[in-house]
Parts: sequence; C-alpha cells; structure tokens
Amino acid sequence: MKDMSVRSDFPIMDRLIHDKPLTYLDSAATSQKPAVVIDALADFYRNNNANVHRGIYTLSEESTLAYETARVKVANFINAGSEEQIIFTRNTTESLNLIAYAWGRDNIKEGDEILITPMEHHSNMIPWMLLCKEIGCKLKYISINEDGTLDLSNLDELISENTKIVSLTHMSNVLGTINPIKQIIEKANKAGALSVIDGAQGAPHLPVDVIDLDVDLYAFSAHKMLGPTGVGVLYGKEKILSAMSPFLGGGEMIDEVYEDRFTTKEAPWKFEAGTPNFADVAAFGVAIDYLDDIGMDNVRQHEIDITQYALDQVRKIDRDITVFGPKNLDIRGGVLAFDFPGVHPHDVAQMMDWDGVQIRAGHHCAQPLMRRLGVSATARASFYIYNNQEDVDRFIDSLKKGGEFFGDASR
Ligand code: C6P
Repeated sequence: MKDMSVRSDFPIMDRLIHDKPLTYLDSAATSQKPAVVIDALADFYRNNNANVHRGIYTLSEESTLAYETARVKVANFINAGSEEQIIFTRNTTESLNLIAYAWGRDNIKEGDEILITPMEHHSNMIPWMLLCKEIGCKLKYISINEDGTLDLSNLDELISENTKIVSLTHMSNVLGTINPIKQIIEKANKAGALSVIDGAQGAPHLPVDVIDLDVDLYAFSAHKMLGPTGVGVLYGKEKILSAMSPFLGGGEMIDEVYEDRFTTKEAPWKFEAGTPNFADVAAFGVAIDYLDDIGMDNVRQHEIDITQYALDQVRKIDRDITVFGPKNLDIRGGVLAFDFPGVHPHDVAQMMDWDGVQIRAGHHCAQPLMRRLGVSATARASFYIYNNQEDVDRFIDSLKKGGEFFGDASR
C-alpha cells in the first residue's frame, strides 16, 4: 500500500492515548485537521478578523475576500458552474433541512411522494418526515440487497409522477456503499423530481462533479474533509436556487426592508441569514487547497488500498466477524462496520481505546438501517488520508487481543 506521506501534517497524530500511539479510525464522524488549516484559523483571528459584507474598511474587505474566495474554491472543488451556486450552512444536516423547509414547503402537496433509501443517515430522513407530517406527503424507500447495495430492479415503478423528491446518500456511513447516484439522478430528473444527494461521506472521499452528475442539490460538511466544524455546503442548480424561498430570515439575506415587506438578495446570499461563520469558512478554503494538492483521485485510491488491506486482515481473524456492506471496492468507501460475535460494539470500542485505537460504536444515526441489518449497533472503523498500514495493523492486533480477552464469551 502506498503511504500518502501526509501524516506528519496532522499535529494530533503525535498524541498518545493511554501511552499508546494514536490510531484514529473515526474519520467518518469527523476528520482530523492539518496544521495549515489550524494555523489558517488562528491567523485569521490574529490578523484579518472583521465581519463580512459590511465594512468599507480594510479588515472587513479582507475578511469578505477570504469568505468569498473560499466559496470559489468549493465551487471549483465540485465543478459547480459558478460560486453563486454554493450556499454556506452549518453542516450537511442544515443543508438538507434547508431544502426540506424552503423548497419542500413551496413545492410539496398532500399525497406527493419523497423517495429515499433505508441506508440514509437520520439527517436525510427526519427533515422529510417533518415535512410529510406537516403537509401529508409520503415517504417511500428503495430497498437494499443483502450485500448492502441498493435494489434498483423496481426503480421505474418507485419513481412515478407523484415523486417530487429523490434524496439519497452518495456513500453510506455504515455500509460504505457508494451508490450509483448518477443513474438514479437521471431517472429522478426525467420524472421531474428534485434530485438531492447527501454528500457528507461523498465529497470528502470521492471526486465529485456536480455538472456531470446533473444533480439538483448536493450537501456536505467541511468538518469531515479536513475543515473546521460549523461549516456546511449546499450546492444547487442556479434555476432552483433562484426560485427557492429563503430559509432563515434576518440580516445579510435582505436587499430592502420596509415596515410591511422586504426583498431578498440573490442566491446564495439570500440563504445566509445573520453573521456567517466566516472565520471557519476561510480556513475551510485552506482545507480545500490541501485536498486539491493531493488530488481526489489519489484520496480515493488510498482509501481503496487501505480498506482492501483492512478487509483482508479482518477476514484472517479466527472469529466469525461480520463486516457489513459490499465486498467490491469499486463500490465501497473506507468504512468498515462490523459485528464481533458475543461482544457488544461498545465493549469492542472501549477495549480498543485502551490500545489507542479510536473507533466509533453505536447506531451511527442510522437506526432504520440497524434494524434491517438485525443489530442494535455496530463497531465501525473508518479511514482517511492520514491512515496507513500501521494503523490497520494496530486495529487488527487490538481486535485479536479483544478476542482473547473476551475468550469463549465471544465464540
Ligand atoms: N455522520 C458519522 O459518524 P453533519 O453532522 O450534519 O455534519 O453530517 C450528518 C451526516 C449526514 N449524512 C451522512 C451520510 C453522514 O455520515 C453524516 C454524519 C457521522 O457517521 C456522524 S453521525
């Protein structure tokens, strides 16, 4: 496996956990940050801090430039036609809620259908459930196969004239499944439904080209792709954003305000009410530069390599460990959720913590998927650019040690 040689860029990797080297395997939850991003944030507060879009003075101009330059970088990163198609939100969750609230309330009527999948994160379920509760629309599901891929055999029947939104995840945060979103978007678009992609696990790990995908709306979070917390992105086609009502109201999003009415700015600013998270957005721009320098094809290749290695090593362990999701790395990302027989996932995660191995255990905000898998929770390791073969080896050693520790109970 080719090492990405970027590990030393991440100061946290020098940390010891219980006197052991840090083995961070929870990047699906949030990524670590390179020094350039951490420094950019501190530097912004030290040298450029002022509110954006307000002042005629130098500091505010610098701050506005950093904020708007980040927008251009994000647009280029996903090949959006223009930076005006990039809305900054707080996270993927807020981006998806924005769609449900602003587009949904204007366009969804009683009896309309919204098509999602059972592998969605709660963030791509609850906003639609709230909308359906309020308006009386119906949530429908594409089924999943045993191997964790989508069953698209009846997609033509599922997408009907009643379907108004088709929304699904680019990559599952539990199964690692990379969904054939281009094919599904094409069907949704043909049927006149709004195509929405939850890119929380897509944008950090896969090359994304929104023009090639022809997707209407694509949402993701900065904190999962080396950027700071508190910044989300919503990309949208120009005609959709310009027709869409505002989400939150207040300062920054208006053009003119009278005692009885107001006009809004154009998109994307009409969706960015209040003081935006400009310092973190500026630092996010540096994270995008960093990923651009590496190249998303290289990010993807590294994750294929490391995940293949991890899957091979797990299979060699003399236990009936179930790894969820597809085996084929062409359609799987760097997520490895597993069941260790006889041991609760929380115990697995706790035991690994003693060895400095940081993995997540729980339902991963995907309770309906857990039910389909017949488990209440799973343990999950997830990889990113700073992980190397040694991380996987430490993970495997810890897993084996755990097997011995729990002894017969785990058989
Ligand atoms: N998944 C995980 O450990 P936010 O919290 O808004 O940045 O991202 C929400 C979200 C939406 N969709 C998918 C597919 C996701 O994986 C996530 C976040 C984390 O898997 C936290 S639960």
